[in-house]
Amino acid sequence: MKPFNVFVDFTTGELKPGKRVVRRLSDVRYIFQNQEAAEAMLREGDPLVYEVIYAEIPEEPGHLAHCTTIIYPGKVGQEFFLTKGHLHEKLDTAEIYFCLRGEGRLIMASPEGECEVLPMYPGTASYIPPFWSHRSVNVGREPLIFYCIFPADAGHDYATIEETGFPKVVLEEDGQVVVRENPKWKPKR
Ligand code: M6P
Ligand code: ZN
Repeated sequence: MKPFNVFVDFTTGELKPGKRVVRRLSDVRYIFQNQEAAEAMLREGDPLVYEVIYAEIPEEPGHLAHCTTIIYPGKVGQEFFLTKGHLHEKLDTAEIYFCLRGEGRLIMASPEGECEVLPMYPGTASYIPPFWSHRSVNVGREPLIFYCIFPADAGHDYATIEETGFPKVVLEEDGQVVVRENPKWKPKR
């Protein structure tokens, strides 16, 4: 394989050439706290929640995967649009998120149940240590766009998060962005 460039558009999040994954509300409805609000929204349509565009890199040790993520502005009930969130299948692998546009929060949880919520805004480079699960949230009125780099053989484990959720949720209350304990969080035993 030879060295190569991809081009990242900071305004749209487009990464070229790349492989796009599209997540609509119907694909990710289970991630939201308020299931009734999600079903009610789905009766009106099926909005785009987020897209990920991956550079074409072999999923092999030694390589670095990289991608952009675009989370659209929106809410389900009081909860802002967010990603499914995952652990790496290879748990001892880290990741970096570099924010290009918009305003967000990065929710991370350690295996011990510690939780950190970092702000994301253009210029923040957030370090996700090995073993920490991660999910990002768009708390603004424009698309949240960020660029990520991680070991290409890390893999995505969604099943664990589907079972446990995250310790915290990011909501809008009285026009403010607030971080609350997640009443549905199930710590892993
Ligand atoms: C970031 C990276 C990707 C991830 C994407 C969406 O861009 O962490 O690996 O796929 O966010 O998050 P998720 O896979 O949890 O839906
Ligand atoms: Zn990751």
